[in-house]
Amino acid sequence: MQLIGMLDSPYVRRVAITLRLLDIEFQHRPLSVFSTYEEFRGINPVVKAPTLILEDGQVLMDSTLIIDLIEHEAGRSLMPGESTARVRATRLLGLALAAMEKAVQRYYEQQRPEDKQHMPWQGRVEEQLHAACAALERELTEHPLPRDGRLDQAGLSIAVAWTFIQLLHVQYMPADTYPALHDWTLHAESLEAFKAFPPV
Ligand SMILES: N[C@@H](CCC(=O)N[C@@H](CS)C(=O)NCC(=O)O)C(=O)O
Repeated sequence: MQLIGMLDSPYVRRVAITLRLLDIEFQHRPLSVFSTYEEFRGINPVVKAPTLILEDGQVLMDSTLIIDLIEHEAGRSLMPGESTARVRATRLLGLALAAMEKAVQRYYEQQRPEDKQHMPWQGRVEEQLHAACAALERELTEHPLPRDGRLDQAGLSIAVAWTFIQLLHVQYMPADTYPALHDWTLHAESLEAFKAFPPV
């Protein structure tokens, strides 16, 4: 099984860390959707990271779908089994994925030539990004995530999202804007599975 994509993508990184935590062997090929576009396109014409190549050559994409399939095949999951905990994890995961999406969108907007940038749209995206982070901050303050080794998909993806945001958007989202989010991320980033896949 091959995971295609750079670890500076939060989506690729969440898949890599999930595979590691589930003890599933894979080969990582850090191709870029930009600098190695043609090589990536040869594997997946849609050029989306992450892309996963299965042993039989079938090509999958979308981090959530990939994780869902892998967990199904493995018969184990980073989502809680108990109903109340699962609803909360699903809610937090939705916020983390929205934060990733808005952070990526905001970055792509910045890549346009200056005269083509639409400030009202950028402002809207930024507001959505802040809304997702503020909701996560509230959640982590009111009900802190456990730090006893029971890392679930929500906790994992929240940390991956915040690290990504700090790498790309620190100038208008410094670490102290969301201290609980930052503190949780420092904890998660100290874990072996996170350190094995640094967001380079
Ligand atoms: N919902 C998708 C989003 C994946 C995504 O947008 N990845 C970015 C890299 S961070 C990408 O492929 N960008 C290239 C493009 O969209 O053209 C997932 O969860 O995998």
